[in-house]
Formats: sequence, structure tokens, C-alpha cells
Amino acid sequence: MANIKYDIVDIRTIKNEKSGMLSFFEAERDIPMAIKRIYYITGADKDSIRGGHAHKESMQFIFCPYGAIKLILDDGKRKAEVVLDNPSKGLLLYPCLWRDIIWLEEKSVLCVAVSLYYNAEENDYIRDYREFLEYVFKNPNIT
Ligand code: T46
Repeated sequence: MANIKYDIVDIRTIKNEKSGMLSFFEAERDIPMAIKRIYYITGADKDSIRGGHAHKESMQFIFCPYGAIKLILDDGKRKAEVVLDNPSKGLLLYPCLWRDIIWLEEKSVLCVAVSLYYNAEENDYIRDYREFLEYVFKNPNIT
């Protein structure tokens, strides 16, 4: 059975004589997608839970430059957990993965680069788990 469709990506990080570290990645070089949008979530309490949805088409590159966040991923058949607790680690999510996101530390920062623009009608979102299961059943090659 194939693995659930995500990749862990090492984000290049440079520490030099200056204070702190500089991390960077480039679209279509370090991650296999063009970036149309970036959003980030700040100020969340420990144990906050967000997500609870899947995206039909967009790919997302998720990273946590500060703190620790756990993602529980589900492709309708299998589940996996990934902890982002290091600015040098990113998570590339392919379409159609249900995700729940849990803040392991207060004020952890969740940053997301997305392959599609936001659309207020949320055409790309599935926010009902039963609907998600039906969608992956009808589109077996998507995950
Ligand atoms: C995801 C997790 C990690 C916009 O207006 N533009 C945007 O680009 C986004 C992402 C959101 N919004 C608005 C829509 C809602 O009124 O911001 C509000 C909160 O968004 P949402 O309820 O979708 O938040 P989460 O935590 O459920 O999900 C978000 C992303 O939507 C989703 O793609 O993977 O963060």
C-alpha cells in the first residue's frame, strides 16, 4: 500500500556570526509548486485546534518558524502525524489530505505557502469529513 502523500522538506538554514538563523526556500526549486499565496497564524493558545478540512486541488507548504505544531493527516484510508518544531523543517501537503492542526506550544507560528489564490466561495475546501470520504472514494487516484 502506498504511503500517505506528503513530503518532509529540509529548509536551508544559515547560522553565521550575526545573531539568529536565516532560513529560506525557493518556489519551483526547493518545493515543486509555484506560490500564489502566503498566510500565517499567530497568537494561538497551547492546545488550540484548527484545520478540520481538506483541499481539493491546492498544494500547501507548511512550516513553523517558532514553537511546535502537530498535524494529523488523513487520506481517507491512512493517518499520519507530523510535528513541526524546527524552522528548518517544512511539510509539503499534496491535494486531498484531511488535516487537523494542534498547537503544542503557546504562540507557535504556523506559516503556509499555497499553490492557489484564496477564493471566498471556498471551492477548494471540503469541511465535512463524510463529504471528504465520498470525494476520495470517487477520485481514487487523487491521494
Ligand atoms: C489550512 C489551515 C492551516 C482568507 O480570507 N484568506 C485566506 O487565504 C485564508 C487561509 C483564510 N481567509 C479567511 C477565511 C476565514 O474567514 O480567514 C478566516 C479563517 O480561515 P479558516 O477558517 O479557513 O482557518 P483554518 O484554521 O480552519 O484553516 C486555515 C486555512 O484556511 C487552511 O487552508 O490548511 O489554516
